Amino acid sequence: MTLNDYSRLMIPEIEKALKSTILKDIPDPFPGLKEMMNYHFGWLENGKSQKSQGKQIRPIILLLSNSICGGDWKKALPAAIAIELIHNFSLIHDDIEDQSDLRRGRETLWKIYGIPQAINTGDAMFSLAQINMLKLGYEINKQIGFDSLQKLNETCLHLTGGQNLDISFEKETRVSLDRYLLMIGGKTAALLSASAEIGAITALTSESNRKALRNYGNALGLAFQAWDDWLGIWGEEEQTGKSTSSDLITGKKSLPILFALDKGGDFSRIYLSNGVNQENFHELLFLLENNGAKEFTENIAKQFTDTALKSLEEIKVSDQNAFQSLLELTDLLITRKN
Ligand code: GRG
Repeated sequence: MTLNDYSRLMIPEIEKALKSTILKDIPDPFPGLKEMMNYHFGWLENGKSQKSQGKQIRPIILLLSNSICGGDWKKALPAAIAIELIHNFSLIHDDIEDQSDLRRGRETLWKIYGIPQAINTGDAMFSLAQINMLKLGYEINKQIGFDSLQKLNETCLHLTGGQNLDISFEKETRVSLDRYLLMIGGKTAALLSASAEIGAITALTSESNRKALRNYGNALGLAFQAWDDWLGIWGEEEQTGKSTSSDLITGKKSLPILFALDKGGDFSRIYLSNGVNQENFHELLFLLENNGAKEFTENIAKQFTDTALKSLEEIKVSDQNAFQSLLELTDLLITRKN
């Protein structure tokens, strides 16, 4: 079994479980809410495309981690979709907070339905995630449900903490690498870490396997966000599904930008005195590429990927195929184009 085989097995099951929780767990008299969720997940006819469902890497990481630790991944599906629901909830709220028009190559939920309705749909996803974690308690055992739910909610606090830093950095002129890592540790790495760790929790594995997967997910998340920052400036709009170079225009302190600001020189001088505008945009992009910011970001992503791979070496593996597939997925994530 390769990663491709696992994806072909798991993705339809993840999608089936997501559709089922939206259909059955949201009460019948609320079709408008279901419609908005269906739009966000790319299941409605308007704007449906291959990438409109997202890559679903978090639930796949959870299910592979579960198999690696000797679990039956189908039993962990409620946890996998709980994580995917929290991820999508955070995307919906993030798009509102950033006023982003595009997500996965389509108009964002708030652009179509308005901000109040989009906030409300995100809130419903949050509750569906809690309900699905609780199902683990009923369907596998109470301790697994309790530990997973605890982990999920602690993770949400990390997400909001990271988001708080990210938003506040927009008004700061200098952000150190340490504070940036703290921010992405909360905003991005916490949920990837929880995905891998909850895979271990649902397999009732050893504490050391649980810790190795938690550390793996954390390092992977740091690499993933560093690469996302790379894509935020040098990715192709057609592939990322988001506006090109938006991170440079919006004033986000993404990794390439904070590196260039720290280095001083022309980029820093122009950026800090004039900000970014239509006239200086191409010059700033040129300066960013020529002062080593691109290479620096690539190296950081590579270093954290290596740390993630090292953590995987600590695991006592029950399923070699699942383990090889997680290694494959880890390598793929920092060469991805979307
Ligand atoms: C969870 C209570 C709670 C609040 C959320 C809004 C917020 C607080 C946090 C923002 C988190 C955020 C949007 C981080 C960015 C993470 C990231 C790199 C997302 C892109 O993930 P992909 O590439 O997306 O896996 P797809 O589209 O493939 O699903």
